[in-house]
Amino acid sequence: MPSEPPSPPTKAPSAPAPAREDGQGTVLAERQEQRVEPPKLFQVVMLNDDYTPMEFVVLMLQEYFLRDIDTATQIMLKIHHEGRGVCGVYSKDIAATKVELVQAAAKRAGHPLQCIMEAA
Ligand code: TYC
Repeated sequence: MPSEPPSPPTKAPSAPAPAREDGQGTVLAERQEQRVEPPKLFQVVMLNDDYTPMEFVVLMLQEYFLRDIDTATQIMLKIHHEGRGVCGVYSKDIAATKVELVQAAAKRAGHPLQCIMEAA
């Protein structure tokens, strides 16, 4: 079956510039300043519990937060001693995905490890 040709990339629609008449019949387009807010950031926080093995937490920090083994161990120990610790700071979608990935891995392994996200 012949496949459709790929469609050309679409341009994001831009707001039309407001038009103004200059009194001589000429219509002038005014430029409007467009402000783009920087994306809000969210930190992924891991919570301590009494059952998840330390090695598993270190593995999660290496696998999903790209921490080297020394940093992962430091973060894990901070969580163990203080009750919680920041694994990383991300845009909203990335943070939510990381929380889901960690929760799913913990569930598969049968550990009660909890991970949350909160505004940074
Ligand atoms: N407190 C756990 C233990 O002693 C280790 C642990 C560390 C668990 C960090 C969860 O997010 C956590 N096995």
